Amino acid sequence: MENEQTQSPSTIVTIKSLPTKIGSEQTVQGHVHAIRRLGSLVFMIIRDQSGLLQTVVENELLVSLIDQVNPETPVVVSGVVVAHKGSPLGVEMQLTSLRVLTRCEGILPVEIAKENKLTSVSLPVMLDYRPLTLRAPSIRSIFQVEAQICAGFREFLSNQEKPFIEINTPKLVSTGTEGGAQLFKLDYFGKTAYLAQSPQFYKQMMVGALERVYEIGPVYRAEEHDTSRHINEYVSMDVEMGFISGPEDVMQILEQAVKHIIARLKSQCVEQLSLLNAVLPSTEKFAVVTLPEAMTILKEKMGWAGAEEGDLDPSGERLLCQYFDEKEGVEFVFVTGYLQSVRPFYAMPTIGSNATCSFDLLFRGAEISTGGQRIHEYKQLVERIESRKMVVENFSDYLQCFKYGMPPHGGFAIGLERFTQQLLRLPSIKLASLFPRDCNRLTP
Ligand code: AMO
Repeated sequence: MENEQTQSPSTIVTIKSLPTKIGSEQTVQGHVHAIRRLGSLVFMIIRDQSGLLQTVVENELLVSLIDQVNPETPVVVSGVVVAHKGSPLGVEMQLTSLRVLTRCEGILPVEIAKENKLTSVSLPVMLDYRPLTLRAPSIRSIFQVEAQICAGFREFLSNQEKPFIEINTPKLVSTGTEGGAQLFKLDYFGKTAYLAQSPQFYKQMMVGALERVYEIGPVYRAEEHDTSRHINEYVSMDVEMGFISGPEDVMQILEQAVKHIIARLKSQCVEQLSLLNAVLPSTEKFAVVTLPEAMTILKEKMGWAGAEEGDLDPSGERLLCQYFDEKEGVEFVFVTGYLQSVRPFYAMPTIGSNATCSFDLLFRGAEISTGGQRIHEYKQLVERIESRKMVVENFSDYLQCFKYGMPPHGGFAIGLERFTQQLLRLPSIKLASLFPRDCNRLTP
């Protein structure tokens, strides 16, 4: 049944469009963002999806109506649009009518109209009241940026001459893919199942069918450490491509995808980036270093103490990025040739060494993507599974496609929230997840 109070959408305009409508009477709908009183004048700020509008209320009847309105009340307001140099929008509205759509049950438990919401409440409070704090303009803009990152990723991949096809793979699975003990276990009608920690096996299988594929979907990692860079459920932006000549082909697609995404943000997210004081990186050059070269730079030039063999620890990643940023103004660094001991069994070994044809992409001090070439020969893959003391039968479904012909292939995955965190220089990855899951939090 239609609510008789609902106004026809055709008469409603967005706040963002008002600067082109000076002198006319217009109607907008949104939430009351804030109410400020100055003597007999009342300023009511309205927030819609596109921005904030200051309305000026002089009419006594309307002023008395506002006394019954709380911040966050959904309203429909009409009034005359007038130029106003002092406001960010450049116009304000002289209110002539106000209609309350829903009443609030009380006063907001958390202030959301402050200028910089990211720093004005603690992270736990911000997350406890997430359904409300997500309404703050600076906070919701993080997710407008994320939507554009995903749109840019899709646009780039599906518009290639030989396009990448979007796929959706199961998140309830029977085996892990990345090694380690980071699997969430669950009961599946009496059998053990896991939550997928990556679409890795499925995206490889799909190379046999579609040649080039991608997926944007949730993955689950049962990491028990609460850090500013890890969450237990994140969005993985995965790519897998067949008929490659080496990991360089994969790195090239990753580099081009990142460039395309940043260019899209530059045109589509001007207001959001300014609200977040975010400066987009230069994408002109991506540095490429081998792991041994990176180790040498770190030890000789950056005073790095080192971590486990064949890998970089978070401080190594940070210092390496600092080195390239200071020396060349480069913010993206590929590190290649990670050792077999720190890569999953499916990583293609480098001939004649204990390294793999794999890479990480570091950005502003943290790893945002991992990828590489995979083993495509059946026998070699079986050998690798056995050498890791895993049961070959557990991988029989995955192995089907290798038994009957897989082309040389490779791919990568970007963690959406990690990328967003680095891009917007957010202090915690949890700020880049709508409703983050960490080892202490399953709500809201
Ligand atoms: P990896 O395990 O390195 O690789 O993950 C790829 C990217 O996902 C992000 N990431 C995370 N983000 C938030 N919280 C976490 N706990 C977390 N763990 C990882 C990072 C990381 O670079 N199958 C391979 C990819 C491939 O080779 O195609 C994989 O999953 O940004």
